[in-house]
Amino acid sequence: MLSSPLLSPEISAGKRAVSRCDSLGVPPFSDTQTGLFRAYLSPAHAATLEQVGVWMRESGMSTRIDAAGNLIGHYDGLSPDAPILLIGSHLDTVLNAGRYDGALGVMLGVEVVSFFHKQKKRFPFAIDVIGFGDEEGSRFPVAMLTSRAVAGALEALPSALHDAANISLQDALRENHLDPARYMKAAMPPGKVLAYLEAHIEQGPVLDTLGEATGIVTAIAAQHRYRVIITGEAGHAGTIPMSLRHDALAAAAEAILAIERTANEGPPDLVATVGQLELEPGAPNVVPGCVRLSIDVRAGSDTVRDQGAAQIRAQLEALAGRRGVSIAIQRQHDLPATPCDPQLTALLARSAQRINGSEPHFLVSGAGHDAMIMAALAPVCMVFIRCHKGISHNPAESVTAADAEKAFEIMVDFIISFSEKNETEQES
Ligand code: HGY
Ligand code: MN
Ligand code: MN
Repeated sequence: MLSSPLLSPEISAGKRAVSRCDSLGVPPFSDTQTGLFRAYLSPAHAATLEQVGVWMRESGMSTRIDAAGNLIGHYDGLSPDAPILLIGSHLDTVLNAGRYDGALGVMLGVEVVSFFHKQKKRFPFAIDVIGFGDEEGSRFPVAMLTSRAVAGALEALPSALHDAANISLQDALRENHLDPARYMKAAMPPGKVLAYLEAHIEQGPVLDTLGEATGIVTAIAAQHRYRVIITGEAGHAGTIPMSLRHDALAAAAEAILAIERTANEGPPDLVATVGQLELEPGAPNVVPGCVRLSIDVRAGSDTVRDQGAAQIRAQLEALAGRRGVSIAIQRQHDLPATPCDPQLTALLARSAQRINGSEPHFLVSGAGHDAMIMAALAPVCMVFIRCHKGISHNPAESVTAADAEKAFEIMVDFIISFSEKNETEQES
């Protein structure tokens, strides 16, 4: 366990939050010795839940791990059955990740509660800080699984999910002393959560380009994620004439350029990415017989996303026909564009105005966040923190303690305003 100097009073909340993310960036809080990878239900994830749980309890919260493996810190309200203001983000990461994507939002939530705890300040609502276990979908082929469980947006625990080591989601849960049959118990009761607030690095270059420490999110982009399998015919690299080949990798190469061209030529908010590529058999003297690749398609609206995805599908099927290979395109997840709650966003913007002394910059998030799932349970709002050159999903991801401090102050101001607004509404 890390010692508590990180809790020493002379360190600002922003600096402590950033320092804690840094301390979580290495083993045992990473599954890899070099680079950061913290996979859902992995040993690094378990170690991280234990460490963040210590920091939560030091900050005046009781803690629990819910049926889906999310860590939840609870700061009592004025009455035991008070509703909940939920602050959160995710603790899992992508492969070779940056240290702040997700974790910074959880650490800032802990800082906010620690501030009120030191002030002995209680509200007519409890404050829960949640560290979601699986936002990235970097271990099992599904994303936002644990926020779906909390939001009650899961019909059932998916049954046929395996990781790269062929470990099932069910076995991974059992390894973490969680009962797959109870997974759905992670759902929070509708009406119990008054609002969900997420602080997150922007993961894009807008705030850094504008010289803004923070921004206010108006909506989160729509996204689809696909799994594509191209099956050709493996063959001898020396004997098969080019005209008789069914080369799965050459077909995949043409497909990847078609995907890029479709997004380039589409509306400015349409983006498409091939992030994963595996080929078989992978020998230098064998014509590749099979390729599996991922496609991530996003846009500010469902319509633009869907049009882009349809164009990509049509081009891939056409090129497969020309090349005499078969192609299977399976959608793995479908996240609609999600607007943030206008009233909460206006309140958060006023807090940003007070803290920064200037009108906040509003922006749409191209990155997905748990907030887009939590919108099914409660009104959501998000504050973005500048990250250097917008670099993210990359070890070079960086954020300053001063910018994190600004976000912390905005969150504290927002919670006080939110409480006053609620009290005024109840009196009227
Ligand atoms: O992919 C995303 O937008 C997020 O980082 N999971
Ligand atoms: Mn991410
Ligand atoms: Mn994230």
